[in-house]
Amino acid sequence: MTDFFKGIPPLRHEGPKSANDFAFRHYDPDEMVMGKRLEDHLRFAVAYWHSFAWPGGDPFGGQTFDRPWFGDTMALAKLKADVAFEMFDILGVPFFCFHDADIRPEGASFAESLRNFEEIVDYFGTKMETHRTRLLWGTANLFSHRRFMAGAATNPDPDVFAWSAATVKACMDATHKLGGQNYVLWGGREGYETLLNTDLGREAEQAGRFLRMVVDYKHKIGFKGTILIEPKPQEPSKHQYDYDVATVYGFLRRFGLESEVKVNIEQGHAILAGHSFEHELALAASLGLFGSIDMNRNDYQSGWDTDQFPDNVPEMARAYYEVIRAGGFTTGGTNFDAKLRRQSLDPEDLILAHAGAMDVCARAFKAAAALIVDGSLEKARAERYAGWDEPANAAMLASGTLESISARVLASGLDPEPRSGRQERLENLWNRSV
Ligand code: XUL
Ligand code: CO
Repeated sequence: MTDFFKGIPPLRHEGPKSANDFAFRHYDPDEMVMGKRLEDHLRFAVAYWHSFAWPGGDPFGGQTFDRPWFGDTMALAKLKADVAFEMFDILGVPFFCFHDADIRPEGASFAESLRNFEEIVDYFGTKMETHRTRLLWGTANLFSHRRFMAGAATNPDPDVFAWSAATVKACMDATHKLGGQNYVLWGGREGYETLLNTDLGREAEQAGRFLRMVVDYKHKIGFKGTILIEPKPQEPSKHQYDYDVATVYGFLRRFGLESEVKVNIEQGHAILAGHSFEHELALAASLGLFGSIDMNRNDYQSGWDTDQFPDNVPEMARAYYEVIRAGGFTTGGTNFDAKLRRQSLDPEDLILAHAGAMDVCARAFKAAAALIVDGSLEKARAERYAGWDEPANAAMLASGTLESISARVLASGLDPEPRSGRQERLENLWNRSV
């Protein structure tokens, strides 16, 4: 045991009236909702990078956090892992996620970085024998080091493409070894700053080829998890190629990979793309691409990716409603890709940030589930489209032509009667529950 979280006991569910900060009010992992334990619905994950690797910097100032594991040695990387698993135990989270660069010191060469990485992966493996937290997903950091400043797979320099491919191989091997349930590709700097120096057609071909290699390697090593792309419209690049779910779908279709890859949708990224989170979720579900979520918000005033812990129950309920309609998570889960504010210095801030986020997620999920069970919204939706159940209309859609439909309109003298969309009525119904 380290003494980092000294005195903070494992969090328990004490109900909404509890006055204890270090308790859950709404998240009871064993509560049965729609026939399944809440823990198995929500599948919470802690993001290693924000909680244990991020020093608290912003564009105007550097490190604010003073963590005993900061530094570049293997001993410190192991101390970081010890503290991380202690936090997972306190929170009772079933999953965590990491990038290679979060967990190991960078070596002087690719080979040395790989040795460092593999040693910490084995250290994780040993820890996972005595702790219950599992790996939701692994991923590669192909964006922080200066070698990636012009992208990874889409870099004009073939040597960077090669370095990136070798890094992804190592991260997929590690994810597979640790029993990870997904492998994520967020296109960190896969995009451009200016078209004056960019051949975007060529870069898309490189990205397609790279993703094909990832999918081939998944099958080669027998990795049973899901490959996920995480869309984002901009930041760090002015234009990111994986702009949103629709763009990713077009890319996957172009390279014949739409049945191999799904999406990890982040709330903040959806808003940056000018969508709502629920739009991205519903679209992914309709395209058969829904995989997992990063449940972290931005600030609506600032317009950049502030990666804050979620706090808006009504908005989150809209998102979980779509998750449930999509059939819920299979390999995916609710990852908190969220960091503390840089003034939140204390070890207990890390615990309370996650505890609060788990509570608001549980509350939102239960409200959404209650609306699904009640069925009124889905009934209203079905009624709105009921005309399509009539055989003549189903046939029109299946095999009508403009001529046959025109003849039908002329013969029947039909004249469409507008019907209310009943939006406010449905909003009232929603607001009575959430
Ligand atoms: C960046 C982001 C990443 C991915 C993993 O905006 O969301 O942390 O989730 O690389
Ligand atoms: Co993310």
